[in-house]
Amino acid sequence: MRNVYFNHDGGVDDLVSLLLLLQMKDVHLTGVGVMGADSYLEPAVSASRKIIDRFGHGASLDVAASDATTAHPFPKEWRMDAFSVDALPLLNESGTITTPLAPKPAYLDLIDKVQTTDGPTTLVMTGPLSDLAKALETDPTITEKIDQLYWMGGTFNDRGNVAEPEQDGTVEWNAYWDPQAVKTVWDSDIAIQMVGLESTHQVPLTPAIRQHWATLRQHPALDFIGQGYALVPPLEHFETNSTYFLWDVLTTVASDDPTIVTTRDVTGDVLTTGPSQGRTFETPNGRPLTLVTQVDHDAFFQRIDDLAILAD
Ligand code: AGV
Ligand code: CA
Repeated sequence: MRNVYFNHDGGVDDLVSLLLLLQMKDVHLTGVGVMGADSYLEPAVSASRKIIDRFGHGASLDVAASDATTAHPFPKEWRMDAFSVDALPLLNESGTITTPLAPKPAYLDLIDKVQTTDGPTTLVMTGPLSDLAKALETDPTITEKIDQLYWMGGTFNDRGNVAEPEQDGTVEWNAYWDPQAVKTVWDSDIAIQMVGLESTHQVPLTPAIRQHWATLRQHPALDFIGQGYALVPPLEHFETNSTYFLWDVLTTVASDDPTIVTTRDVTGDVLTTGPSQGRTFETPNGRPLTLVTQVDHDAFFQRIDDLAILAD
């Protein structure tokens, strides 16, 4: 069994990632931290607890709430989705929540879980890196017990996915939310596999994929996935800045099944000030990263089905 600690920020694909992690046979999930970044904190924490109750096969886990804040909040329309997921009847049949809220904020929970777990822990992070950065500042020795970080964030393309004033369009959202946290984490010696926009672009949400999930809705987890992704805009005729990709699900599935992706070893750095703050770029003297470059599209979507069906 591999120990995995998951930190996410409450978007639809973050919550689907949690569901899938709970199905992975070789994964021992040791903790879950939730940020109110691409979500609001309360419904994101609540939905996470309910997903563990409903799809966690009796896992005994708690969910820690992050206290991280930002100067660059996500658009409110995106953040609202967490309320809808939290309200889905599929998560509310029992009317009570069993999985407890962890007593400490997410960065301290991360430290506790890593330090008290036997053997190494793999981190999967699908939001901004704020909690890990704060954990590293509080207890730098955690790196000795972290074998790898899988992070959804950044891009080495010229174009990002932030469309906000006072930035230049080169930045990915998770990096933009807390650029200094990216710097702090990249300055540590944790091995990092980065899933940036170059690979997530290959897995847009499309009407065909929605239709495929619709035909499999007799499986509760695929019903949940279909309902969740019904809240967000697919790639229909052309891409807009609201078009949804399977950013976090790709990161999560690739952390468990490396055969669905191709990677390239790069060295990179991040800008922390000015209109490009949060921009990640390749540079010869940068820190080593394993960058995901290609996705086996069909194998990836098949893997989602296979995992989801395990929740029956
Ligand atoms: O930049 C991708 C990150 C992922 O972690 N998030 C969404 C995923 O959870 C931010 C984001 C970028 N574009 C978005 C986002 C959109 N159109 N809707 C919602 N979130
Ligand atoms: Ca996310």
